[in-house]
Amino acid sequence: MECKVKKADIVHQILRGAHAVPAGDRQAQGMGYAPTNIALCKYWGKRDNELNLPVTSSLSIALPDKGAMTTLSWNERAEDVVVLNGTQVAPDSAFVTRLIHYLDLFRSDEKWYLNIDIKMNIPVAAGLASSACGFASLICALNDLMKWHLPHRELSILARMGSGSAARSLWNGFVFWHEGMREDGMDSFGEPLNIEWPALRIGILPISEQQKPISSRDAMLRTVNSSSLYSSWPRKVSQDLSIFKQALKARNFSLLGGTAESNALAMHATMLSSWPPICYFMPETLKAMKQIWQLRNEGCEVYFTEDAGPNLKLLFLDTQLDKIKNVFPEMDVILPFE
Ligand code: 2P0
Repeated sequence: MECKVKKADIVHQILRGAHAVPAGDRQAQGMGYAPTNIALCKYWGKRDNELNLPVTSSLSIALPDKGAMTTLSWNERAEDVVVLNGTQVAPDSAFVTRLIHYLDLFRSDEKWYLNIDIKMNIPVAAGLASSACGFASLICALNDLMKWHLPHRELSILARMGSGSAARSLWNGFVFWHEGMREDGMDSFGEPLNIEWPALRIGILPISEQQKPISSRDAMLRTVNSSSLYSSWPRKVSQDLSIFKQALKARNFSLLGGTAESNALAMHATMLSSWPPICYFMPETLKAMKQIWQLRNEGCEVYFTEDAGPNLKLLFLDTQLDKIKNVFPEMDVILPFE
């Protein structure tokens, strides 16, 4: 269902409640860091394509030291200049166009231009969600530059309008993104869960650097519109979310890992049953999945999750590290709580 509420209306609504600072009193420079996140229970499908409102809630875990740092400063030459990891990005590229459209939402009443310096330490080959930490760090930097002093909940709503999964990238640790029910999406934001799990590990397993066959945005749309399995997805998510709740409360790793893997496979099943079919697996993805299942058969508890790309993210506890590294020496290990 498409709603009539526009992104610009939401921005107006949120900024009306923000700390109003006269243009002359703003900062000379604004900065914001945001970690990227991996969904354990996936966001797949939108109830509103303009506002990036999801069909279901989702749950993620942040990768604290993999993310984006955005630094903003005023550009007096009336142009936005985007520099990514030290290199200026072509103004007509899809990347810059998307950023500029997003910034335009905040300058309908007043024209200003920015130097946007983004540093990401996410290896492109790992296929981690760069739009999530990119938009979350951009909105944090803008909040700093403008001295809006917006709470994280509002920043999450604003980040979501840049990229859905960015709603979860405002915090470290486990984050729950509420699907919300409102047409304007003011009840669809991320919320950090107060849960520490120091023994938890995430392994990033790079499999292929090949360009995505289809963007997540287009793939979600096609899945919602054509997959014969999509009608079962909201029920699957609701069951999984209640299992995740139990698993987190009891620190039950088998339950957490098994549910994450099953959720990811169910999401990919909705894609495979779309038309034309969407398949992000590569032969090497399947090979690694089978190696993971073999490790589990041998008593080593390791699970995987997979997003809109061929790479796998492994979930395991610190005690299993050596056994898993033996099979996947190229894996990058993240400690989400240390
Ligand atoms: C997720 N993914 O929950 C899911 C699982 C990929 C697979 O969110 O169109 O870049 O910007 O809202 O957030 C990737 O999609 O899509 C994503 P938009 P986004 O992490």
